[in-house]
Amino acid sequence: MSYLEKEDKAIFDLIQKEWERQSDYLEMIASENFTFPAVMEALGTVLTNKYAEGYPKKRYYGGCEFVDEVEQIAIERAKKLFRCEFANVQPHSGSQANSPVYSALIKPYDKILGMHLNHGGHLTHGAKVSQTGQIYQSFFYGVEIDGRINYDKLEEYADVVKPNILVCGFSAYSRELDFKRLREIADKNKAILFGDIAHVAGLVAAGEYPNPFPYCHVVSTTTHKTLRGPRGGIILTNDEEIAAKINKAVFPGAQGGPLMNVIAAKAVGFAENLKPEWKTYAKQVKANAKILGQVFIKRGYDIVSGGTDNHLVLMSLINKPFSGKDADTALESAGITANKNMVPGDTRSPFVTSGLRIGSPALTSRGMKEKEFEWIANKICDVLDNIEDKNLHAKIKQEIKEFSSNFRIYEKAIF
Ligand code: DSN
Repeated sequence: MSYLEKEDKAIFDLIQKEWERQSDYLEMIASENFTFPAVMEALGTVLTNKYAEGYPKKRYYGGCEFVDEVEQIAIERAKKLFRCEFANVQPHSGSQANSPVYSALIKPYDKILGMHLNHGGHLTHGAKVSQTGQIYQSFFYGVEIDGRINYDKLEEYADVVKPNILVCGFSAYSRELDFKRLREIADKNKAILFGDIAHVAGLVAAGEYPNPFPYCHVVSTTTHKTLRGPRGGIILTNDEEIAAKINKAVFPGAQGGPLMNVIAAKAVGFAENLKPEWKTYAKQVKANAKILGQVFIKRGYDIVSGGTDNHLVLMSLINKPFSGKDADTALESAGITANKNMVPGDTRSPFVTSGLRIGSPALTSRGMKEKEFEWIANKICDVLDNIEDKNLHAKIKQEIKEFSSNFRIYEKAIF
């Protein structure tokens, strides 16, 4: 019997249930993944006990000789993975990576120009409900009716706004970014180009999505989405002056003690990303997402931008009699987890939406390939075509449970 089972049965039981849910359902939230068992082992270690405010060899506490080495390994691996000069591996999350980027490089009331949340951007790219839209003056660009960024229009708008930081990156955009053009737009306005590659970092690491370097001055990412590591964030740059400012902005500016167990787990995850097999995984993630888009279109569902170049597909339900929320709820009752999402031109609220965001990373980690994704895409369409038919949803849920049992990823819940 594990310590957890003995000491806290309530939490133990809930963890078991969550493990069963993750095994029985089809996890298609584009920002989720199944991390490696070795990453989970690193998370559950004595490193969680250690305070290590500061940076390797410059700590405010004694006893840091081993965690110093751990953090240095994580830094070196991150630099190698993204082919850059400096890495800060301490941010606790993606939002906590983005916030010090702004505070390091601009002042309150300075201007940031980012992608609008409704067009695929992220809260921390200046949304008014986020601190980033309250501390700074935020302006937004979006996508055209074809679902793509129009760089000429973006340039015209940037010339008017004259942002201090131009933010590129997204939570729901399925095309490649033109980092070179973005840098030209930033340079014209003497702006810093900040790339938030949280969604595509795993593809970037594999060379399966354009690298933001050398174009971006600074780059952030989470480590748990396509990268498949532990939950957390990192910040990267090639500029020594920016790196020094970022380090101060992360600690002591935004955070106290780094989570050393998570930093160790980040290092373990990066080691997986550096293996040759990682490229095979990243290629499969893209191939699987492509199949989803193709089947949806064949079955009469609109896809924003008409397809995908990365790990996600954004289905537009603007022309359908049901919302993103309805779709999300119906799919959940059929054993498929995706999420409602705003789409360009959406007139519904963010709690309802007219879109559905569907991603391939997690199921690809479970070993599913094109054949399985085609089957799943058709099941998704069966549910949506019969959105009110609860009996059908229950029947599909059972089929999915049986199908899923052939692709179990973890033999246990606790590592
Ligand atoms: N919550 C993440 C996502 O789902 O894309 C972004 O932070």
